Amino acid sequence: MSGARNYDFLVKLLLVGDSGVGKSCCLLRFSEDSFTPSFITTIGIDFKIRTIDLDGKRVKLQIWDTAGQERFRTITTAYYRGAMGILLVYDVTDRKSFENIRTWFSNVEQHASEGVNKILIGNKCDWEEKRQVTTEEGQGLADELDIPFMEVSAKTNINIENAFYRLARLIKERLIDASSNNAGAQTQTGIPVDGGAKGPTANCC
Ligand SMILES: Nc1nc2c(ncn2[C@@H]2O[C@H](COP(=O)(O)OP(=O)(O)OP(=O)(O)O)[C@@H](O)[C@H]2O)c(=O)[nH]1
Ligand SMILES: [Mg+2]
Repeated sequence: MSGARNYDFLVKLLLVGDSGVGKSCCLLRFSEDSFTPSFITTIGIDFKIRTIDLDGKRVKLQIWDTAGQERFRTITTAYYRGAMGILLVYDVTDRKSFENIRTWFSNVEQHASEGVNKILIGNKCDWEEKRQVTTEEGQGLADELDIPFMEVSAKTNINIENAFYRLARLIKERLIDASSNNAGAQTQTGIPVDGGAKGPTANCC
């Protein structure tokens, strides 16, 4: 039937972090399984779609990719409110981008919806010889902020799928499974909660 929905749930995600950390590359890897070494900075905001399967349900991910540059901050901040999950991205070869995560986190706390799921992402873990931030430091910050953590590489495709799936699953547990557990809830009921996102996951390369 024309106009029929081809998904069960729509989940909105947002990528934030300093310019150059690789947000657009992470999204390109996840949405199109490709990578480009040339740096084309994002102007304002962009988005991509990918529909994934979670426990037999079609979950359409609408993923917003923000510009890290300061001059776009007013535009990008306006998109925080609609996000159900936020990926806070730094570059393991750039300590400054790691230090700035606290600022990104407080911006999220200030502008995003309450209870939004967050995940800390250390990108470029393929580039060992340039590394400035250890896996332990990344994990330490994530523990302090009380959010999950993963090191990834958009270039060599390490943990990119895991990171997006992990965040999507947390959102599903919070928004969808929780509402389906309400007695008498008529919408989208009967989805098993498997707790997969809480299990052990390789956080490093
Ligand atoms: N070695 C390596 N380089 C990467 C990786 N991901 C991205 N890069 C490079 O980092 C640069 C910046 O990547 P982008 O994805 O454009 O960065 P961004 O965070 O979207 O930057 P803004 O749009 O300005 O906020 C590009 O030259 C990429 O090729 C990675 O996993 N490993
Ligand atoms: Mg970009």
